[in-house]
Amino acid sequence: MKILPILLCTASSSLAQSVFTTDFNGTLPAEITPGSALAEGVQEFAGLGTGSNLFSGNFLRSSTANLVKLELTNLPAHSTASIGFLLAAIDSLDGTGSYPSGDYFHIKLDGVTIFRESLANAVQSQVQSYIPAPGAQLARWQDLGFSGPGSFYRDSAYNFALEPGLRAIPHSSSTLTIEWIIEGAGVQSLGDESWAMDNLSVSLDSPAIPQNLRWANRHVSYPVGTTPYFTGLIHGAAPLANATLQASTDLGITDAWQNLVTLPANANGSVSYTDVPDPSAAGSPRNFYRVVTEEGP
Ligand SMILES: [Ca+2]
Ligand SMILES: [Ca+2]
Ligand SMILES: [Ca+2]
Repeated sequence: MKILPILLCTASSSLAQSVFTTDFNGTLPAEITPGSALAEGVQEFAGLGTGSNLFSGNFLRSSTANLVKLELTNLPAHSTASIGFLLAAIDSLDGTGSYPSGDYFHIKLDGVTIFRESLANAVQSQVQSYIPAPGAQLARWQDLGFSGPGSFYRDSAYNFALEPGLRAIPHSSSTLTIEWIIEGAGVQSLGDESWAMDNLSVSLDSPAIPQNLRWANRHVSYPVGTTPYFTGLIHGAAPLANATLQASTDLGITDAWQNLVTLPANANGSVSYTDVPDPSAAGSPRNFYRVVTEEGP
């Protein structure tokens, strides 16, 4: 048996979980109160998006001045919420100013404004106060269907899943309400200007559970050849949380931390690793081990 000096450390990570998603292609989910908004075909918005998050099938199209609401209940414990959707800015929205301008896309979370900026499509001299995050603008002043083509009735599209202001919003209540509306001095009829959303999702992070990980004992042995075998016991993980033993020859600098095994902690937050082989370390003059735990189920 040979024993080498090893470094042992711990880290923790939290996992996002999706609690609501809809592509608006089927029956409208009961959690959504659409007002006068209706599911309609996406017309020329089809295929716009980011990666696999694309407009397709139907989206939920609303006139200006109409409120669309999502209400979620019985949410699991969490500390932040993230909202994502694709926004279609349809026809002659007029940006900042006085009528027919004054078309503000307004989002509230639990009654608190988290986004309010104007949208402009009709004339390029109009002022749109919304400045898309990098990658969020999918189309601008293009004919994507509905009224038009051309004249004041060009369209724009944005991926609001990429807006940092809608990600990791502090939130811990078991209920969550989101409201969307285009409001302001410039609201007009559906055939003149409108908006739609597709691929709506809401995700929550896991709660941060304090953990105090510590090693009770550990050693590395070489029972046969040059493959090291790791044995160790940790305490202080979140009860029943997954705990992954990882290895690297250089703390992950050039040799990425490799998962050796994932085991669940017991109800007391203890995890025992017994003779876990680390074949990728064969021949290395030294090796490092750490445990990465999740926040618990
Ligand atoms: Ca769709
Ligand atoms: Ca149009
Ligand atoms: Ca308007």
